[in-house]
Amino acid sequence: MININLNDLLEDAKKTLEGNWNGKFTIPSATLYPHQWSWDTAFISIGNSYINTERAIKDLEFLFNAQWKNGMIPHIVFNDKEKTYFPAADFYDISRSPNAPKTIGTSGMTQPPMHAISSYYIHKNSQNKKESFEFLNWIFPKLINFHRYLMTQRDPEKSGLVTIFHPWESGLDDSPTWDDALARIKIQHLITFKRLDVIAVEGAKDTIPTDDMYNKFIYLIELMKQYNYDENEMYKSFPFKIKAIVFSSILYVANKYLIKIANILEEKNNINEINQWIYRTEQHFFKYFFPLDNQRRIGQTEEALFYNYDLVSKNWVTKKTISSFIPLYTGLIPKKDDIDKMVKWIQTAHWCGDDKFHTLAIPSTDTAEQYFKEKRYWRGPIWINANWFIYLGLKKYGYIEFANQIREGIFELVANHGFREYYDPFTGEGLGGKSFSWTAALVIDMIKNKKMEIDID
Ligand code: 2M8
Repeated sequence: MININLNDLLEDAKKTLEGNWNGKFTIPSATLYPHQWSWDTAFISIGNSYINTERAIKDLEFLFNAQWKNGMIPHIVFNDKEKTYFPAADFYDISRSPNAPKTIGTSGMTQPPMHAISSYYIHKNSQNKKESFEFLNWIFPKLINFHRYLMTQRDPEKSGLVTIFHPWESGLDDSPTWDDALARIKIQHLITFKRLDVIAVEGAKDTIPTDDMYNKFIYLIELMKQYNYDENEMYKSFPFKIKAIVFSSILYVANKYLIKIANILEEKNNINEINQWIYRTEQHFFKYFFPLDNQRRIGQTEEALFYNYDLVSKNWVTKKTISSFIPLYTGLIPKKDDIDKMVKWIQTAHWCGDDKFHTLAIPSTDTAEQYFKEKRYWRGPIWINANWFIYLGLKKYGYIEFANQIREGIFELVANHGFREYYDPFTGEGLGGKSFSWTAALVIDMIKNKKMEIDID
C-alpha cells in the first residue's frame, strides 16, 4: 500500500465536514451546492455517526422536517439566502402540489432512500444511546412514510422496485443510462435560464453536463410542474419513467435496516408491511434488471450485468455503467457464478484492470464505450459513493482483497488529490466541487468501520 497516514486523512475529512456545516445543515460543497441534498445528507450522517452524533441527527432532522404530506423526501431543501444554484425554489414552484410543505422551499422530486441506513449507523455508533434511541423513535414513522410512498406512488406495479421521473432522482445525473430516454423527449417550450454551475466549477466546459443534457433536465422539471407533481397522473403519461437499479437496490437494503430499527424500538406494527416490501423486491429484482437469461439465449455470455429498465420503451437500457454493479450491495445475487463473472469483468481493461488506470477504484462507465468521458461528471470519472457500495458488496461476498484494493485506491485519490466530487480515472485529477462532503463522510466510514461491524443483514 502506498504510504498514507490515515490519522491525517481522518482529521482532514472531519475538517471538510465541519467546514460545510452552515449552522442548520451540512451542504455538499460551497458555491456549487449551497443547499441541502437528500442522499448527500444521508451519506454525511454516516460519516458524522462516528464523530459527532448530535450533528448527524440535526442534519437528518432538518431534512425530514421538509417531508411532503404524501411521504416524499424532497431531493433538495433550499436555503433562500443562497443565490448561486439554479434551479432554486421559485423555479420548482411546489405550491402546485397539495402535498408540498407550505413554508419550506424544496424541489419537487426525490432521491435514493439512504436514510434508514444512516439512522441505524447513528444509533450503532452513538456514545449516548438514550439520545440516539429518541432520534430513532422520532424518525421511524417518517421513514416508514417515505418508503411507503416509494412502494406505492412510485411502484403501482407492486414490483418492489422504484420508478424515477427524472435523471436527478437517480443521483447519477448525466449517466449515459438516460441518453436514449432523453433523446425521445422533444423540448416544446423552454424558458430562458442561466446555468450557474458553469461559473462555480473550474474547467466546467469538459467536466459538467452538456447544455443539451441540462436543457432536458430543466424541461423535465417544467413538465413535472404541468402535472402539478401528481404521481398518479405522471404515471399515466410522463415521458421519462425508468425502474432504477441503484435506487431500488438502496431501498431494498434500507428496508432491511428499517427492520433492524423496528427491533431496537420493539415496534411490531410495521414489521409485516416492511417484510412484504422486501419480499416484493426479491421476487422482481432479476426479472426487471437482469437480462442474462436473454443474453444466454442469444449466445452472449461474457457479461453478467444488471441493467435499468425503461417503462416507456419497455426495454432494458444496456449502457454499461457502474449502476450494473451496485446490486452487489444488496446481497441479493444468489449465484456465485454470476458474481464471479461480474468481478472478472470489473477487473478487465474496461473498468480498472489495466496499467493505464491511476488506481483500482471503479470509473462510472465502461472506458471502452464511446460514451465514456474521463472528466465529465457521471459519464466516466470515479465517484466515491458508488465505489463505497461496491466495496461493501465485495466484502459481503468474500472478495476481500479486491475490496481492500478499491478502498486503498480511494484513500490515494483523496490523500493526493483532495476531497473532491469526482476524479479522472487515468490521472487521478480531482474534479467538480471542492471539499466535497460525501467523499469525506465515506472516507471516515472506510477508516472507522474497517472491521465491518455494520453489515447489511
Ligand atoms: C448532483 O446533482 C445535482 C442535482 O440534484 C446537480 O447536478 O445540480 C448529483 O451528483 C447528485 O447525486 C448529488 O446529490 C448532487 C449534490 O451533491 O449533485
